[in-house]
Amino acid sequence: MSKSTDLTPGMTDTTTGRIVGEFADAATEIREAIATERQFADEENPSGESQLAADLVADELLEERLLALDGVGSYASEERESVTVDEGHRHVAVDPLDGSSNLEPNSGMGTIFGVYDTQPPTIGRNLVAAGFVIYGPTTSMVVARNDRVREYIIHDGDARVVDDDVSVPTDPTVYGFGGGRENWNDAFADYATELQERLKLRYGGAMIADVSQVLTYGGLFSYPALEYRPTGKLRLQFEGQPMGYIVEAAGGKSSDGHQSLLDREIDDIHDRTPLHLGNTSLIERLEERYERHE
Ligand code: AFP
Repeated sequence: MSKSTDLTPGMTDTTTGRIVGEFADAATEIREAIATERQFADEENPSGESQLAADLVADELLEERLLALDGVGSYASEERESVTVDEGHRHVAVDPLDGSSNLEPNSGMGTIFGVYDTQPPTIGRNLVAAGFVIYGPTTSMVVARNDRVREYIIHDGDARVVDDDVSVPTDPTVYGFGGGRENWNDAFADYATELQERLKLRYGGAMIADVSQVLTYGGLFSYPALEYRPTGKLRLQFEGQPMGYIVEAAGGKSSDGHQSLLDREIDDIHDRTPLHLGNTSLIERLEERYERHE
């Protein structure tokens, strides 16, 4: 895709537009790394999870590309202990390769990004744009900006709009719940039972693909607080905030069980959070259940 001259909707010639365009441009290289860099690296990420060579390749190429853009003041990554600081008024937080455990079975994988007006760690209300790329049967990118969500197909270096106004369907159809019923607290377990009787299971081990199901068919994706892990598994800065921003811009809601993920306080870029994303009606019912169980 040509750079700033290509004013694909949502990728205008502003710093934020150029950042979004950079993720579209990098998708081809990252997809290539998934095919070739399949071995495990010798290290673990700051969350104590093993790293694939593809994780590190994606992280390094994104840092280089993004910090080369005028106006980008910092780069934060799920794969790095601390933030890389530069000069600029826009700040990027990235999960370079979400769903690393899906590489071997060739299931859904993607990249998640948030663009902030404040350097991380920072709350989700300071997002100015967010998006995710899915390296699936085709390469797609969903971007939320100025209360609008668009979906693009990335092919031959071009980003083509395939949906100019993505919105969560009114009637929920699917659910995807992580963490295992044996680890859920009663509030979530009771609600899950009710929804599992009504909705179809869509859980693939990479939240970008599972949340894409919710954006397409309506429903609820949850990785809740667990008995042994009260803040859940997923990262607030790199997964909860950007995906929450996207789902809320698409007319749905996000929650940590009590409040929007965009309002949840954050101390460290690697803080985790319980995470619920989906139809407003389902999120509101869930929050009522948690309130009743307290
Ligand atoms: P990996 O990137 O380590 O595969 O984890 C993916 C993820 O962070 C998120 O994308 C999934 O929804 C969730 O973890 C899956 O977790 P479980 O493997 O516990 O189901």
